[in-house]
Amino acid sequence: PTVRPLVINTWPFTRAAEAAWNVLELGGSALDAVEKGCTQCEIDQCDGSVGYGGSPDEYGETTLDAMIMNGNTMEAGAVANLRRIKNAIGVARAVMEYTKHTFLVGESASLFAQSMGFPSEDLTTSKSISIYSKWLDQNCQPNFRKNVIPDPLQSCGPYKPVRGLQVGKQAVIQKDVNVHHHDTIGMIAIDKAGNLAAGTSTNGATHKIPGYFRRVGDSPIIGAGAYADSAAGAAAATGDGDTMMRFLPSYQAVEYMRIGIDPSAACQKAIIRIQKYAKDFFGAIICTNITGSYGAACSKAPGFTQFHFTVFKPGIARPQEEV
Ligand code: SD4
Repeated sequence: PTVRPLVINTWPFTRAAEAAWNVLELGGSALDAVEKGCTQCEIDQCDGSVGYGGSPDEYGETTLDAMIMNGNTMEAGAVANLRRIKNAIGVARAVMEYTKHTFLVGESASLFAQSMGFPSEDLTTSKSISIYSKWLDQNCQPNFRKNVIPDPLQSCGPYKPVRGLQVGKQAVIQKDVNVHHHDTIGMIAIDKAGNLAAGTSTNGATHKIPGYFRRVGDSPIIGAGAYADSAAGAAAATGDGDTMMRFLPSYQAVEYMRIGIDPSAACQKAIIRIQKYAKDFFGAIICTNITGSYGAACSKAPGFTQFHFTVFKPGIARPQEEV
């Protein structure tokens, strides 16, 4: 039996699911639903890791990453390190619909957004300032701390090699990567007409705790953060983006569903592929196939044995949390 419409999102972000469901129930498109749902999380600052006022970077600034994908046309739009604009997924959609491009980054993404009428606002809050000052005190050289106006030529380093090719304060940061810092909304939806869409929105979350430069995670990368193909399925991921982006887990899960693998197994297999190389990585993925059969899987890293996600489907009055 086909379940339609349907919306699933990462973490217990039920207000996001509700916002998306309201669109779907009225016959709106999966694409509109995903944009609406993720926008709700940006407004709510879900868990401090979606939207403004979270995860300040090395200069104390919050920047946003988002993507959206139309599984009907295989068009997608994405932004990374978007500055001063709160509605990151809205800008991602504008990139898809108003440009020939797919992915805009940094200041140029912000200028594009402004030219499209998105308001330019300060993304800093008292909370992000306090996270930032604490981090400065604990980690940075006094010289860097004295810079009231951030100097991009200076960084808080020196950094030490951590593992493999990666450098940075990762050794410090990784302690914060766990289930208590839920982050990144990833959302997948099927509308009444059977179209699929997927999207993500994040401020980079705990992994971009200050000291991690303006790194970009997996969330805005098509096939990593999310993927949708109305002929196969949709998936979205959350977790340690620096690891996950190397495996395109959302794309991989959709491809598993395309060859008939059931959604739970598809999610699981995508996770297992990563674990072969990164045993203790922290991450999870949600999947639906085109009939609305859905599933999820998580990496079961230490301290992360259960993954909570949210489902809204026909026959229930409010979004339900599943594990
Ligand atoms: C990132 N994947 O930027 C995001 C963060 C996240 O659970 O989802 N954390 O790496």
